[in-house]
Amino acid sequence: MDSLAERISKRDERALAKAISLVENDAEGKLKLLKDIHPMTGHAHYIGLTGSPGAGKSSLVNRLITYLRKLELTVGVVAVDPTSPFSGGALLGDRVRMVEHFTDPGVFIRSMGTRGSLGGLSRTSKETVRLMDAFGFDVVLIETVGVGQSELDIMKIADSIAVLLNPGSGDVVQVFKAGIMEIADLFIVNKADLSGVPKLLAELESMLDIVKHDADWRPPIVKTVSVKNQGIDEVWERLTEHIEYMKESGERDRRRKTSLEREVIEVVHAEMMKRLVEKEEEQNKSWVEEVKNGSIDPYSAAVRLLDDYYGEKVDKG
Ligand SMILES: Nc1nc2c(ncn2[C@@H]2O[C@H](COP(=O)(O)OP(=O)(O)OP(=O)(O)O)[C@@H](O)[C@H]2O)c(=O)[nH]1
Ligand SMILES: [Mg+2]
Repeated sequence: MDSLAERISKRDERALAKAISLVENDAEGKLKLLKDIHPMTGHAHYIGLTGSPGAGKSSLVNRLITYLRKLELTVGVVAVDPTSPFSGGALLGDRVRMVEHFTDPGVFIRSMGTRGSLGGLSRTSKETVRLMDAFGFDVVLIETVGVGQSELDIMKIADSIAVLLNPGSGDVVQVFKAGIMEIADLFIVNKADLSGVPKLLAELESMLDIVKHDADWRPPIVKTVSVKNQGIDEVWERLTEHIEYMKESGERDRRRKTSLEREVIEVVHAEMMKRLVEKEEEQNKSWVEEVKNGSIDPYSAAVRLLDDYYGEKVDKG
């Protein structure tokens, strides 16, 4: 029997699904699998799509998949929703909006929520992206609801980041505050059939004047109406230009290296936490009661945990 990694290299969809479950369950052998598939990665272009809840991300992804399939490109999709307890393709919205692609072997869609991600949603999502890359998809789309730090974090694995905004939503200020403006490579004004488009465009341009005034790449703005399939070709044109820019400027390489560097730290962090928690659970978490009844302060409790874990005094002070 071939290993999971070998089966993935032979484009066995069931092996891919199994590997993603393994990653979601943070199961034994996960790191070995990720290590084995690593040499097969690096070919896909990762595109992140983020925006407020209901901005039309899934509708746009659905249209984009159709568009890319016509260009004979294969597509993996990771739809991340931290507000949803569901995972494993059970997200209702994605099921409904992307249903036409579920039987296409050139498309693989996986939704993930918090409950199904034992190693943390951010890590699970990134690892799934790597698995899809190894499988051989030309493009991997990552849809996340842009609400918090961990979603921003997921986006940072992408080669190109598109931010969806809606007219009349007051999104621009939010985007500016959340630091999304800095990482955006493309803005998509979706629901351009609604009123308030000129105002939004003007706000965006003036924010870009501030944030990106001396940037080599000024994020273009594209108007779309996903539900009517309008503007999708332009989205892809701008993304293609961005991909070219990233390759030629060496920025893609830089971003990818930074991303790998970040992953090393994340894996170490996650694995250490896992072991620490496991060890503590064996010891019945005696500190919980002590901290609660005031017999130990939280800092001494933390230092004691670390001392136990490392088997030496951590705080030499
Ligand atoms: N008028 C209009 N409605 C749209 C457009 N695109 C999407 N919608 C509608 O907006 C709603 C949300 O669309 P989704 O594609 O599920 O949005 P989403 O951003 O994926 O939502 P979450 O994943 O739940 O955050 C649906 O009712 C869509 O039909 C558009 O261009 N114009
Ligand atoms: Mg969605």
